[in-house]
Order: sequence, then structure tokens, then C-alpha cells
Amino acid sequence: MKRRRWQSLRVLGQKLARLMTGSLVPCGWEECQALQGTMGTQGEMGEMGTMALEERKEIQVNQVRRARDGEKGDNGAPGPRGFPGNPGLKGAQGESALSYHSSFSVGLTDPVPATNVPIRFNKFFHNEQHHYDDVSGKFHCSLPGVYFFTYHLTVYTKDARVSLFKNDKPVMFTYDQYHEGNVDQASGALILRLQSGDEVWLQIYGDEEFGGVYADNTNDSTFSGFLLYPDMGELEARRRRHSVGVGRH
Ligand SMILES: [Ca+2]
Repeated sequence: MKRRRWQSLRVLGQKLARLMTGSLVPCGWEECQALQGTMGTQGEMGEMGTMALEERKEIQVNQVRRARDGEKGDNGAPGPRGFPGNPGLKGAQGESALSYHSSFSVGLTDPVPATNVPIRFNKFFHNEQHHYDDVSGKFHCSLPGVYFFTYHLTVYTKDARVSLFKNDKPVMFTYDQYHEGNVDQASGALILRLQSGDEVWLQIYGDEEFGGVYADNTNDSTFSGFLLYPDMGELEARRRRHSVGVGRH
């Protein structure tokens, strides 16, 4: 009895070994041995399925779209400084500083013959703009602004009373008493704001006994004035009015 069990176990072990090495298929022993053939060669790979093609196409489209519609990158670093530009066009001609000049310095050649009228200074030290008129004896303001005036007079033979006028009104007075045998001096200075058209002059006031303003070859009596600074606001307004006037013509 023990021997038959041992033989059965031995046969079973041999079958298991052949089954593991491929020489035995798990069927009836005899039938399986008749059906078993040799292994064929590996077939060619089949065509790609429709689903696989669509997926690959969609992947490619998405790749192109991401490459095209990617998010905007950060700003790059500033580039190098460029070359200097060409010079600009020549500007319009400005107003010359010379146009804001106004000054004069005049004197007498003879004693003043008349009183209560403008003294006519007929000796010219400086009158480039011709703003002092020796015919009327008056300074004529052409540039609105602030002016400085001064006069230095020789007084001889009698007293002198002199007034500086602005537009028919005396604004400053000087009185010198003459002493027999002396040659005196009378002087004055002031600052005035003038508008265009204003006039300034010197004039002896009172009777002839106060007409001692004198001059000869060795004694001068002078009257001087100059623009300290112009009134730019008034000049600009005048320039605009002139431009409008020119435009209308
Ligand atoms: Ca005196």
C-alpha cells in the first residue's frame, strides 16, 4: 500500500515538472501531446487605431496653441542709451535786450534864459535812443518801467529854484541861494515809475531872480536819466496788442 502511494506521487511530480518546462499542456495527457505544435513567429504591428490618431492630433494642436498663446513674459531690461538726436530747428527771433534800453545825459551850453518853461538842454553826452528831445526840452517815455533821474546844476550870479516835472506836475524841488563871489551847485535825484507817453523835464519856477542856472565852457549843468528796469507785463500786453493789430491788417 505504501509503495503504490509513493509511485502515484512520483508520477504526479514528473507531470508537474514537464508542465513547468512547457512540454506538457494542462489537459488530458495523451490528447495534449497530440495537439501541441511549435511556436510561430511574431506578427507585424497593426495599424494605429482611430482613437489613438485623434488623441495624438489633439495633443499636437494643444502644444501649438500653448506655444502661440502663452502668457506674456516679464519686461526685458532697458536697452543701451541711444545716440544724441539732431539739433532742433532755429527758434523765432526774440526781442533784443537793446530794445529795453532808454537813457540820456545832456547838458547846457549857455545860461538858462527863461523861467517857468522846460529847460532845453542842448549839449548831448548820450542820447542814443533819442528819448530826450532838445526842442521841447522833455524826456519822452517809450518803455514803461522804473526810471532814475538826476541833475547837477551850476548856480551863478543869482539864486536858482528848479523843479522836476512829470506830465505838467512838479514832483521835486531844489533851491540854492547864491552867495556873491561864489559858484554854487544844486543837485537832485529821484526814481519814478513811468508809463509809455509820460514826459519828464526840468524847469525853473518863480521869477527871473531865481533863474541862476548857469553854464559856460568850464561849468556844466547836466540832466541825466535811464531805465532801471522795464515793466514786462505792460510790454507783453503791448506786444500782444501789436500782434493782433498786425493780424487784422
Ligand atoms: Ca548856495
